[in-house]
Amino acid sequence: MKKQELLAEFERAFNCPGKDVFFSPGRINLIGEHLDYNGGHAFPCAISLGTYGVFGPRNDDRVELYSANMHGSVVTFKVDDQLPETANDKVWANYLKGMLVYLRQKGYQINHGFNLYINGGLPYGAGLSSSASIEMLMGIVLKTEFHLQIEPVELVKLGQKTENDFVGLNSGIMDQFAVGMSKKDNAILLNCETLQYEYRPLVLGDYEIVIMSTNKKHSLAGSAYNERVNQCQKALTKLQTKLGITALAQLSLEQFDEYSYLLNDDVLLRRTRHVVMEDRRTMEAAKAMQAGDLDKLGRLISASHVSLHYDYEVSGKELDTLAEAAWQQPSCLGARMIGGGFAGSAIAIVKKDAAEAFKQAVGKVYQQKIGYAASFYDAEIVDGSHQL
Ligand code: GAF
Repeated sequence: MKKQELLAEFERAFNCPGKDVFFSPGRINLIGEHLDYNGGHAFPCAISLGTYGVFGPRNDDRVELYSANMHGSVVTFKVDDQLPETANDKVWANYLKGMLVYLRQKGYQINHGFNLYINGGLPYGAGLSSSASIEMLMGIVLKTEFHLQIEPVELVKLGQKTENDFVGLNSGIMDQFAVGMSKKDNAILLNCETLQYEYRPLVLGDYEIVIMSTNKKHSLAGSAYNERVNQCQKALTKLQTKLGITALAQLSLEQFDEYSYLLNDDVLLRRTRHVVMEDRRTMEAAKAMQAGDLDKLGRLISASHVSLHYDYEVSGKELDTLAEAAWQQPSCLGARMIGGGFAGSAIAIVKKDAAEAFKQAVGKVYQQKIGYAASFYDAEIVDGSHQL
């Protein structure tokens, strides 16, 4: 969206002029799924679909949040209010309010009110992290407008805290990190345990990443996501009776072979196998990308999907249909579901000059099998949250 258009919308919503305009992207993850809360590696990047925000100061102590996506819904509270919103039509504001609450709790001076107009281009529930996008939008808005001396990675951590403690999803740090820290045309190879990271240029030559959205709505909080987190914690506790590991992804393949008897449970065994193998695949994928071996990168991405389907059990018929239809296309090197799963989106690495035919072919299979249409987007890899 254009800056002028957004400023005009702010003025229509609040009856006074807005001051500054911000953009916060969504994210995709090349590989390394469900590894962040297991202390493993992820390989995400930010995309040009995201959330716009317009800020305007107020000279009282009220905060007014206006969402163009929630049919112009407005949520208002005092700047020092610390409680999550509970009314169904207001809970969307918690992703923003949590950031304000936790920044103030840390002693950052945010002591007058403001208006914030929000307009998101990320379909809600598309698995492209609309939640981290708005958390980090609020982060960059408050940091900029109130001149907060806070490191970007600290804002990322507060984004995760908002998600965990204010919203109630026990998610890891990957989404907020990708949204807050990304660099144009790069993916981030992130160690989710130490938070060490490297930017890796996303060089795909004649290929591009196509995002395939199932258009099936999902709510991670209401799904089995927290259950997966608990199962991994259980597996870790069992392994810790003999091994000095502090996160499941620290388990080597050799240790998995030797110590899996401790798990002695079909579900825990499969969850752990996914974590161990996915972490290896992620490191292999980063190497393959660096070496320009896109065929191998594609195979690893497809193998990740299979592991998420059989071992982690977070796929579903919509995501499987997209991935399997993509694998059938000669122009596609690999495809997999991304994010928490159950619905949301998948990605495919596709030959650029065949991308339109690819979308048509996969879209046709999806429509036939699922009964409604999938959506396709070309992924443009952009910078993390910033002022426009
Ligand atoms: C969701 C979560 F928010 C992330 O933290 C991550 O666990 C992802 O699912 C799965 O890799 O997007």
